[in-house]
Amino acid sequence: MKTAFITGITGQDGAYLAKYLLEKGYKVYGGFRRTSTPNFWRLEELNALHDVELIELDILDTGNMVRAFSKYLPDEVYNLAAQSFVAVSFEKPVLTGDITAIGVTKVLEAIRICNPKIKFYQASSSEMFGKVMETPQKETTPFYPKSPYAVAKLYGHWLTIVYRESFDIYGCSGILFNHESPLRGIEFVTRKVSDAVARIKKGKQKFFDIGNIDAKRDWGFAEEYVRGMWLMMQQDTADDYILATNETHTVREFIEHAFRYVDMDIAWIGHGINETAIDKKTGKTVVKINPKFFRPGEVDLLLGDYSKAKEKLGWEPMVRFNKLVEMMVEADLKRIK
Ligand code: GDR
Repeated sequence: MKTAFITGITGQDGAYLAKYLLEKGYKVYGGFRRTSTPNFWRLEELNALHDVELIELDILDTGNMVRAFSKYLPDEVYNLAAQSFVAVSFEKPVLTGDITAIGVTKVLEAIRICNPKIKFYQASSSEMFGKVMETPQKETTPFYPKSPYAVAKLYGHWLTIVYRESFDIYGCSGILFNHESPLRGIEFVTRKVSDAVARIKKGKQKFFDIGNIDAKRDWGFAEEYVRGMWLMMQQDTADDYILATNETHTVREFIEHAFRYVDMDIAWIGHGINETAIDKKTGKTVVKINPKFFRPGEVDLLLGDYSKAKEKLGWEPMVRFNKLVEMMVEADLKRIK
């Protein structure tokens, strides 16, 4: 039986990965940060809460991790812990750097001290491409980060390569494009929209505020992406791979399809920050632009070429944009009593 240690077990990917590894017969330890009210609803929803061993862990504390890895002897460590919200990183750049960049050094140091044979997965991000240098983005596309978050992720990405080349540690990075699911946090745009549309449909809410609706993202289904993470860890040599769908859509399209799914036809009126969406049937406003949600630095377009993952790992996404939107809205409709 293999043993895996997942940092960031309370997040969307942590929960799906735990479930996936449990199904593969792994012993799974899940690291979570101490808070007054720990948040295990995702593991609970996937029916995995009682099969994962939860370990209080802080990736800012190297000693804490050295003790954990010495005690639980993982074969594989998946580093999914991060301050993962791009918008927050503009307000908390130091904290973001500490957790999302320096935190990676601490996890890698703990591995180097305890057992350099432990395999390491780093959650890298398409945000590193930022102001994109070519489209679609490939593993070889130069990076141009546009936020403190993206800079921090770039640090973790390169550090993983440095530990691989300098200390012979099996360190791989998954450059994951946006990946969503019904377990996505409400602060991210997809879940914010699916939740609000479901509430509007059920008469619990009248409208919602949104930021830049013309941003384009390559959105896939998180459950499929965790399989890609595992595949990256099973190769003869460690490498970096893009996981994406090779399709890009605007936030606007996401909103339109979410409403369409609940049989509401919307029309956009006005321009810029005065643009709104109305329900064509009632004429009522259902979406308003709010400058509060604009970012000081925006990533306009992401589109990932996953052909390396397809060729070398045999990985390919099945769930495409429309189905993803529908799955998320459906789950939120069910959540509303
Ligand atoms: P992103 O995801 O920044 O791409 O990073 P997010 O869903 O937050 O934003 C996507 C795009 O939507 C625009 N947007 C809004 N975003 C939010 N959150 N709220 C709004 O109201 C809103 N209105 C418009 C944003 O400006 C942006 O262009 C995600 C995170 O999961 C990262 O951790 C991960 O690394 C990358 O995906 C891949």
